[in-house]
Amino acid sequence: MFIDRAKILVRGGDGGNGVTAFRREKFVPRGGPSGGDGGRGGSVYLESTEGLNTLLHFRYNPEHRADRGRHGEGSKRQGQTGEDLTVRVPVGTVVTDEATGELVYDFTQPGERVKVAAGGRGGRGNAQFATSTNRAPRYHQEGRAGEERHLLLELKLIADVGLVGLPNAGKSTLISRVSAARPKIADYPFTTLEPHLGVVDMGDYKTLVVADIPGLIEGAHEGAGLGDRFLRHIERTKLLLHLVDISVWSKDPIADYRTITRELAAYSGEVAAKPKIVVATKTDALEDAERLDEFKRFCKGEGLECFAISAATGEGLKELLYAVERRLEAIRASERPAPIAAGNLMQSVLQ
Ligand SMILES: Nc1nc2c(ncn2[C@@H]2O[C@H](COP(=O)(O)OP(=O)(O)OP(=O)(O)O)[C@@H](O)[C@H]2O)c(=O)[nH]1
Ligand SMILES: [Mg+2]
Repeated sequence: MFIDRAKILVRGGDGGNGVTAFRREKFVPRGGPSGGDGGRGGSVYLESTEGLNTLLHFRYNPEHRADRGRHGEGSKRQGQTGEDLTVRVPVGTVVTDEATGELVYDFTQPGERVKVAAGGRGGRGNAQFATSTNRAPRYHQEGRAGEERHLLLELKLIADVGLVGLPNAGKSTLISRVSAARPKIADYPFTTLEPHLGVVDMGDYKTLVVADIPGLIEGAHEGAGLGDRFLRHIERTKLLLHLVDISVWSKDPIADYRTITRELAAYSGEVAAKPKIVVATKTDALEDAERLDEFKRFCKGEGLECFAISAATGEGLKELLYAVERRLEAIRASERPAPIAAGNLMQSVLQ
């Protein structure tokens, strides 16, 4: 199981102080106390959203403080309330209080919102303390401090994208170039023995979660090599990247491509039918440009989107990531329930 973790500090805004003041007006001798109360500090809320799928953004931004309340003023004017702060977390985030180990909240639906740090109460101004025996109190209250908590956020990562290909195709190298994941990379087959995930930061709080799994070989569905059991780790991904070594070290890229598609189909029709982008790898070690052209023609003939990259030089990586993001966006849009057309809605209301 892959868990993304982040520790954050949340702090409600301090309450504003009350104030000591007296009415001073023409023709009103010895005006009474008029110090207003301080405003309440803002609170911090966590809110779940579908627009995030990792906790990566908290690494840059671990502290969240709500606005403080303003101090009271004369003429019994209350200080302004501090603004609340809403911090967005992905659906699936489990929040615990670090100090007590207590579960704070388990976000399971989008749009859930919970208060995690209350703002401090505003202090009372001297006007509030006037009594029949003390009509001119010269004291006020300070605002209370906002609540402060250290929270641990945990999220089970679900990969958006799965990498498949023969051993040595360059899967681990690709994930290490585009994410902080540091899998073992070597020039022998089956370097990767266990699946792992990398989180790709696409900027603008957008992230991609990519799963790197051990290479497949001919007969994997019958147990050859490491077998095909690792494919279950990509069963829930939305998109596959099928990596094919195009360099001088591979004999026949098209045959390599077909080997993997056969193994995917033997494992499960559903996995084989997943949306796919083909990635020709190691273009820096390509000797014969015609080889890449031929491979691209083959992909085109099969109706497959194809990108050529070199993880060694970085060539083509950006274009690939953008294409992945575009495809994911399109897949997500097609999964969303279609809005009910106005006509149908009327009909269902009338029925
Ligand atoms: N020249 C060059 N070599 C690359 C490139 N990408 C990967 N390699 C090399 O290819 C070999 C295999 O790379 P890996 O990333 O370990 O391949 P893999 O697909 O993860 O392999 P398995 O884990 O065994 O399935 C390593 O020696 C890498 O250095 C590239 O863009 N250019
Ligand atoms: Mg590997």
